[in-house]
Amino acid sequence: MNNPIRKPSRPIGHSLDRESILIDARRELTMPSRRLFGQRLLTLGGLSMLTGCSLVDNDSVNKFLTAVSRLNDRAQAALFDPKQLAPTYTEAQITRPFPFNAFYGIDDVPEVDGSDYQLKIGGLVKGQRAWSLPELYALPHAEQITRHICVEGWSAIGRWGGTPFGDFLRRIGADTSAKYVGFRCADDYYESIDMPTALHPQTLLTFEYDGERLPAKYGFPMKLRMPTKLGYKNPKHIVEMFVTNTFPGGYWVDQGYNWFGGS
Ligand SMILES: Nc1nc2c(c(=O)[nH]1)N[C@H]1C(S)=C(S)[C@@H](COP(=O)(O)O)O[C@H]1N2
Ligand SMILES: [Mo]
Repeated sequence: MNNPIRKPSRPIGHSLDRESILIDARRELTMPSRRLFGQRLLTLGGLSMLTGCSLVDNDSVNKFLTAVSRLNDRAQAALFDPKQLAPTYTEAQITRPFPFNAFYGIDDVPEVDGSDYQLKIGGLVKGQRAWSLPELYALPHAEQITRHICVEGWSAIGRWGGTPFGDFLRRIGADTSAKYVGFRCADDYYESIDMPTALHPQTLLTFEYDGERLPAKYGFPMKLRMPTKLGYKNPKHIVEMFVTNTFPGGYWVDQGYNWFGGS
């Protein structure tokens, strides 16, 4: 993939930071189920006290909004139920064709060579060897038909096949008491997720789409599929994963998107 050109449709920079984080802040303020810190419904003023930010200039407003997003991460993490399942659908409900999306156009999709592909594994993991595709394909198999929700304003139902990610983490001797699992992708995308979501029963490391080998556009050789998270949290073209207690961020998160990204 040469020189990906960012699609103009996706808002970037400060306006995005403000916009997406303000959406988080407003959600925090309006959803009764998300009242933080006891029974009190926080006002924007209350949040500004909690985050220790005065809202006097651009810089402090941006710091404030980032702090609200981090509060929101913690609230979402606290409310996440590791046993609650996302809805599943029937084959007839699958969206055809399933949309492609990335931070570049479809002509720039990376072409990963499967024959010498090795998934690198690092961080707080006992078995740090690399995995070839035939080895990964031989792992226990699971299927799901779930809804993928993209913050750009579309959602679609798709069918993915792969292996339960929590079982894979245990198999490789990952420290499942660590905070994060991070991912690096063949197209310079990167993401990270909280450990409870990594261990969720519907979180799959997928190698197939709709019964076929995962095509390049949907993330060959693998996509981490989490129906409990928004689209941008689901990394495609994964080449490396690592377990860590140091916050790894993510491609969109580092541009202002909320990190937890629950759906
Ligand atoms: N490697 C990589 N993974 C990615 C992205 C990307 O640009 N690169 N885009 C994310 C976003 S925003 C969405 S909506 C989904 C799109 O997945 P799809 O092409 O299978 O619909 O992939 C996510 N994972
Ligand atoms: Mo997305």
